Amino acid sequence: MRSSRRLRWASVPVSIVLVAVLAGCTHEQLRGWLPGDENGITNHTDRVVGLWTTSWIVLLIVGVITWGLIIFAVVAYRRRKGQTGLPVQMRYNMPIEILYTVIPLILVLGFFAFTARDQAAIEEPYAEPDVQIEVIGKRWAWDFNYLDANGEPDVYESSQQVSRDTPTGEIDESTIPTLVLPVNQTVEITIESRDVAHSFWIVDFLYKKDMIPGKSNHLYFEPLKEGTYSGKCAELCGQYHSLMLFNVDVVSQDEYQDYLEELRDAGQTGSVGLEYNPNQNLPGTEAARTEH
Ligand SMILES: [Cu+2]
Repeated sequence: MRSSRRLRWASVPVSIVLVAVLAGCTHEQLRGWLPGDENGITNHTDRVVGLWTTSWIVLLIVGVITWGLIIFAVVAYRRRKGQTGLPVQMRYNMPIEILYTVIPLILVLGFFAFTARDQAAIEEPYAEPDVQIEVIGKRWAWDFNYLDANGEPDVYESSQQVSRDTPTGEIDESTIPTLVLPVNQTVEITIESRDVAHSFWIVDFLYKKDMIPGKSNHLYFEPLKEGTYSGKCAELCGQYHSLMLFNVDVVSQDEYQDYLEELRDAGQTGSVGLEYNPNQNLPGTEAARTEH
């Protein structure tokens, strides 16, 4: 009698899981609600989605087991009619103590190992990237230096803080600067800051990296899908941080060359370096910059 009742209660978490699984998953759910609605936007995005969703599946399994055990214990060992005082108090149960230690250890080591594996792959530099771009963050906009222009002179695009309409406060989309990248080409972006710590984040690329004054960081990836993606500063950097926006246009090789040509024709040759860096007083540096 009692065991059949226990069985009935144990069926609650089991049926919750079954309902969730049998309901099927939408594309959005399969991506774990990460931004971007396509697979393979860069050569790294599927890896990031995989790590994220697999981690959640493992955590949910742990959650369901834990919630199930809690519900089971609450129901099976509830106070019955006529019972008084405390139930038998148990402690130092070695098997359970070992279980509590070993399972979290396996989980933590597992999460660490898979994260380290994916991070190593994402951070692997290209020996000879097809495209080298330097992005400099500044309060509250971006400079893009296109450094490797096939033997042609470097070109740049500089920008100012995005403007807002008054009085609505709506962002004037036409003032958002654009970083142009060629599709299916390996890209190395060198990330610098001219003043305070910013963070370079292309939302749908599922990766961001801090821009730290006096330190060069790098991003390595290959954009795989043409399109326009939004980017923003992801590190609170001052009053107009929320206006520190940019777009990324991933275009064909030809369009990319045309764009560089356009910048060249506009006289935007050379690069906007760190010489305007207000932080020129770092020890041992003339301009605030170190390679790592
Ligand atoms: Cu910023």
